[in-house]
Amino acid sequence: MYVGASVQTAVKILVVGHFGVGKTTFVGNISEIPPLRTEELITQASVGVDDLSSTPEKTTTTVAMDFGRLTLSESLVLYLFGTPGQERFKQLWEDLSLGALGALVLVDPERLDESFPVLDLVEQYGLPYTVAVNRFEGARSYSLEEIREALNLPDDTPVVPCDVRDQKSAADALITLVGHLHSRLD
Ligand SMILES: Nc1nc2c(ncn2[C@@H]2O[C@H](COP(=O)(O)OP(=O)(O)OP(=O)(O)O)[C@@H](O)[C@H]2O)c(=O)[nH]1
Ligand SMILES: [Mg+2]
Repeated sequence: MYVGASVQTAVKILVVGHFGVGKTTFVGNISEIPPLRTEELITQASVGVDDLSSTPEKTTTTVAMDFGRLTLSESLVLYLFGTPGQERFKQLWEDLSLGALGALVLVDPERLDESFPVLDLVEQYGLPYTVAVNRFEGARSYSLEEIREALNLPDDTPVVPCDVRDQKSAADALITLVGHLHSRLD
């Protein structure tokens, strides 16, 4: 009803990552429909709980999900579901991961340690994934190989650079993920 008649396949993809890595920005920039957001203001109650040192301008956080849509080809449409970043919301993954074929894991090279609980969840739910490295300005330039090693990723897991604010870069990361999902079917 909402997508072109030639669309034969709809794929549910999760966009995941730790607090403030850029999930909402990613889904909002890439979605061809106005994204559904569940942002709430960050208040004093989060002092000492949510670390804003890397993103001092951040004023809101996702409390349920982001939702967007991207038609990748005439026959393929992606439905994108962004998760909240904090561990306290991880029970939402149970529902959000239902029917998902794969996950795009956003990581910030300066905060790799925060990505481990996220990678654990993705693996717990058995989701194939691609790692997209969102570099903030001023970050040291680790190579993708160094990041792969630091995160202890399997050899066949793709690692790609990604600027979540740039539509083409975000689309390229999703295309890599879809290619990875496809190669696992062969
Ligand atoms: N300077 C810079 N800012 C970025 C970059 N990527 C994201 N941001 C900013 O960093 C913040 C990230 O915010 P969100 O997109 O809300 O991150 P999120 O992962 O959805 O956060 P939670 O849902 O709260 O976990 C926003 O203020 C973005 O504009 C980047 O590459 N460079
Ligand atoms: Mg968010």
